Amino acid sequence: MTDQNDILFERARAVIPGGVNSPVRAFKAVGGTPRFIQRAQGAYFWDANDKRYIDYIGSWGPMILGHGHPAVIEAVQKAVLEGFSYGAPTEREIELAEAILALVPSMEMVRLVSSGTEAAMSALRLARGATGRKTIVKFEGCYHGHADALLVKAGSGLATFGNPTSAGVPPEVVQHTLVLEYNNLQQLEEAFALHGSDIACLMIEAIAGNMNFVRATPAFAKRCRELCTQHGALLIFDEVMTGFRVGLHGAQGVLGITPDLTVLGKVIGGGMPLAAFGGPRAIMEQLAPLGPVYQAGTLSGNPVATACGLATLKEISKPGFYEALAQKTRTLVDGLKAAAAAEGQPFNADSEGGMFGFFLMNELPQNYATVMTTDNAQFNALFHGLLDRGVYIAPALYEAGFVSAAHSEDDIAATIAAARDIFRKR
Ligand code: HOZ
Repeated sequence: MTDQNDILFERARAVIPGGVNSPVRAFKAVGGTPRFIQRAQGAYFWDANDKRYIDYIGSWGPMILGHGHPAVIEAVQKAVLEGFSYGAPTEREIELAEAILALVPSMEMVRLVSSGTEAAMSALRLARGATGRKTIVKFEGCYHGHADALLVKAGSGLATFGNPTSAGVPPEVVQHTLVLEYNNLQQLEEAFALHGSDIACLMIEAIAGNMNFVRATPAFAKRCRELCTQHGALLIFDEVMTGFRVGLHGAQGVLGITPDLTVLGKVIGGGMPLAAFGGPRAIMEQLAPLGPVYQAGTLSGNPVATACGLATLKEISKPGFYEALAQKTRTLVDGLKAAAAAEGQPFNADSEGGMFGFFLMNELPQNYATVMTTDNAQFNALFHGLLDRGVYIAPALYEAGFVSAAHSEDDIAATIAAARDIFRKR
């Protein structure tokens, strides 16, 4: 065996379940050996064979500036020299909180945590604590991390609650989770009509990034807001993926909707473990130490992570940043569409800011079930074709893609050319 990725995968599988620390990295959906990354710079990373890839996962979203941005490296290096972790408050946490609140007007207060899962789980507890209600509404295909109550698939009918999607989650734990079809207005209306007074919150990825890239229609998102207000439930936007990614003000800025609580992650840490949740003062003050809803963390507001996040937010707040990023992402998406059309392949794609998705079908899906009708074998062939040609997209058809400020016109053109070559040979 001479392939270094194969060698590392074999070693990894001996000591780490599946050889990876997060399942999708194992390439199980697409087959083959995961690439073990040894370094990254700008729009590229290099695997254990020193093969270079144009990186369209960007650590699943955080690397919006590309890898190794000089201003971010400088901030992190300075912070590291001052200490890794104190378990006591710092001025930098205040600075980051102030920076986030200035950019997300729906948030009056924010709590910093370490991962998106933790942020979503805490927002959920806060919503239940603040409303005194148990029921939560989520949508099939929206992923909010791996907290027990959120690992749920739809039950057998609308009025029934969900079933666990993971072993180790007792049915009792998800008995208050209602799972609805994304963009299905009728189901949404019925759910609130039946359960409205019990609903603590409705949690949604308003631009979903965990069933590839699927938008909530403006009418659907608006109705989510109206029904929550009408029934005294909290509307939670999970913006772990979309926050500072689809635009400077997230999906809520794109849709013009004000959620009650917002869950953030990924870009706010610039690649370091950092996430957050926040909302109006009256709700956030329900959290310990002020209120009865408990939440805590040794690494919350970590000084190195906050330095990385602050430096990243400073760069992306510069005038014109999102216009340029969105234009570049559109060029990629339009180029892929044109390449597929030229070779007579069913294909469609969409993007917002620096986030995109493509589908091997002519329509843009509106929900998870439609996304999952994608031809898996065709997707896998495209994935491996791109990988061979030095282009790394997410190794599963239900994931979104990410473009960074470091991707050049040449990178985009090379990606489109690689895809066209694959389409042609089909
Ligand atoms: N949560 C990511 C998929 N939507 C995967 C994260 C990772 O493997 O790094």
